[in-house]
Amino acid sequence: MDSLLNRLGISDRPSGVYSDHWHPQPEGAEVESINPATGAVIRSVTLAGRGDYEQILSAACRSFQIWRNLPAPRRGQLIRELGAALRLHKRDLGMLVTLEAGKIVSEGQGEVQEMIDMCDFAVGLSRQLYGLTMPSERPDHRLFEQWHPLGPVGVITAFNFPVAVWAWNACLAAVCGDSVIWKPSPLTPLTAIAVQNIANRILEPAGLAGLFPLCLGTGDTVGSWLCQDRRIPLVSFTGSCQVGKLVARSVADRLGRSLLELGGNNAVIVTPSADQELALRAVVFAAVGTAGQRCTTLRRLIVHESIIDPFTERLVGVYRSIRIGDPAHDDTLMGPLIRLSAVERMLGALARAESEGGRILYGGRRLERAGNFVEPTLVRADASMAIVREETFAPILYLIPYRELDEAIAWQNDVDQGLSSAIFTERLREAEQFLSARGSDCGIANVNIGTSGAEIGGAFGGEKETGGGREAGSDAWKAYMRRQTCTVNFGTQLPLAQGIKFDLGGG
Ligand code: UN1
Repeated sequence: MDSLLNRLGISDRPSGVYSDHWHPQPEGAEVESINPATGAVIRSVTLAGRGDYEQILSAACRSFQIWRNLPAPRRGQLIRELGAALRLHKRDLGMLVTLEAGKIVSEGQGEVQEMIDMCDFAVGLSRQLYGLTMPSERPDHRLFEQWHPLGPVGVITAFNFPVAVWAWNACLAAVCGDSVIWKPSPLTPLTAIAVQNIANRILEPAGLAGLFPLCLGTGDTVGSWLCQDRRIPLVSFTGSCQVGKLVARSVADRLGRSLLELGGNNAVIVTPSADQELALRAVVFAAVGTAGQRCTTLRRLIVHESIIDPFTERLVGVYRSIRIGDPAHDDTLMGPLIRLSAVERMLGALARAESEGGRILYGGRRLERAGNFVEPTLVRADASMAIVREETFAPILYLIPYRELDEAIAWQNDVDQGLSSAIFTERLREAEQFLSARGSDCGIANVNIGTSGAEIGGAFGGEKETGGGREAGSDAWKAYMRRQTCTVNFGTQLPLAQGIKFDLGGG
């Protein structure tokens, strides 16, 4: 472990603050980075205090002034170099994600791959920040829009995607001409420090040390400073709906912009025509992957009543075979929950499910060993149960029988969140109904694949209490820029729009 940390530039007592240099003694509290698979402290990290924060803001504002003047394709070159550096460190950084966030090896590696994909995407994008040209209604006038850099962007990320979500935001923001202040989760400080070290190898020689500052801190301190800070036109927040509402209010109070990627209560519908083998594999990855701690995790499985019993039986069989344990072992499929309170919350949700009439079909217990390990759990439920409508960030899957597809779609939509959804069917009509305007109300709607594991090429995010933000691919970049509509008169007359006459008379 020590040699891994060494290779990633993490010292015995790492600082959690980088403005345009590492702050050797930040003013904030200390937090412990704990390996969730063992409970052992990996390192203690010092958080930012207000003085550190002010230095960070100055560095981010300074670097924005320089960065915004570089042509976007040149900005893209820097992100290309970042992608190359991440390729070199993929194995190590992915292993650190495993160590600190408890993700299994292949998911830890996958997260770094997601960063690399984002870099590639952003490099291409740096030549495609298109504005539109519209026909003007006036003679000898040109009407068009253009996109300008926005300013320093605040990025607040969660423990469950400790590095990829930074890359979603930072890669786009950077090619758009913004600097990025990062407040990672205090549960995963070391992965953030490692990313900072990798980025610094590119930024410092280019004279751009303040472009991606790191500001480790809690929500009450750094989180709320970022939200209230008028120098930051955009705050991107990934986390719970509850905290997201506070962020939205606080940023809106100063009429700033927020980009929210909050909770999900994602469902899969399995119809009688479904390829059940396919559905089974997709369901297990979506429900058990990352130990149920993705915002896209499958939480509700709505299965046609004619097949729910045999399908459940097969599912229980697969759940029995899931290898739970040290996430660093190559054959482990499910690692630990991030902390003890998550285990307690899971057990609490299961007790409530039972009291509301749910029946635990498999799992339901904490494992008797060090670390925050639980069994992945299947609960037979029905759509009327209140707990089913809540997002518990743990591997609980509620199985709900349905009779009519309309009813299944209505249940799928009948939750506060609207992130991800899927249907398994071999019938075109069912698939298209699910994707139609009267179908899924989520930001993501899939056919014959699960709810999690989206590619970066599409816009990622969801509706309702998921917050409405879109990150990563497609035109998500527009959130990181300001739009300017321009009209140029190249004639000698001054015709007014809407045909308005404003005749000043003879003079
Ligand atoms: C999250 O859990 O915050 O689609 C993001 C997925 C991942 C992203 C999840 N690519 O599951």
